[in-house]
Amino acid sequence: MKTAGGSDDAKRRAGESAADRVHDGAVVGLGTGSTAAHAIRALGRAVDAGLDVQGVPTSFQSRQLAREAGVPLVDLDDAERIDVAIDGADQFAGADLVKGGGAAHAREKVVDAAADRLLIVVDPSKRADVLSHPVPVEVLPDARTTVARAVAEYGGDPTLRTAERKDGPVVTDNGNLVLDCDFGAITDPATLARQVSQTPGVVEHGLFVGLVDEFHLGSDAGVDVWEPTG
Ligand code: ABF
Repeated sequence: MKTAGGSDDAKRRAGESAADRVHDGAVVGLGTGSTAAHAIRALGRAVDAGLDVQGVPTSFQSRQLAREAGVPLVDLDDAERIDVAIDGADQFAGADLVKGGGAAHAREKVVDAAADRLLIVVDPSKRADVLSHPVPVEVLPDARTTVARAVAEYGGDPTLRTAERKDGPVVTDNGNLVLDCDFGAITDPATLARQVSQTPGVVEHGLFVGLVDEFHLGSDAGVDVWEPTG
């Protein structure tokens, strides 16, 4: 079966491969998106088979799915630690990611950064030599115009994300809006990440720089697992 951006089999292999790395007793960050969803379902099956884990959801969607799959949940506030997080990406190049296609990147970044190990589950359609995917920027609703102006000043082309079936903007789980900011080829993700973070009104952006510990790349042939260098 084909889903947006890659085959569902490839996504399933990536998700299941990452879920296999979760040890008994672990607190697990549960990412958002169709690839991370496969990991959540695999964890649910492992829980049925006796694995003891607690999941920390990164979104309304991952919370719902974990409930359906039978993964016990703990709030981020109540988790003493996060041993491992499993999350998807919209694009990766080297060690860096663009995330936020599901508008969940603010919570994803909090959970992913807090985890001892971050496992990223992707399929070949996500691979790039240089990041170029528009960067989702979550903004306070009142700041959408000032942030858009600032983004344009440092070379980006911002578009307010609108809901597909509704006549209005996408509203995040945190009650904010999302600007998808096209910067073309992002040759220096760390510098751009700092620049966007420093813009008043920005809640969080989807550039994940230097956070990944392990990639699980599913394909129609199998899974490649590696640790990024640098
Ligand atoms: C979340 O879901 C996002 O940060 C990323 O945008 C997206 C990836 O979705 P999928 O696995 O469905 O391609 O992880």
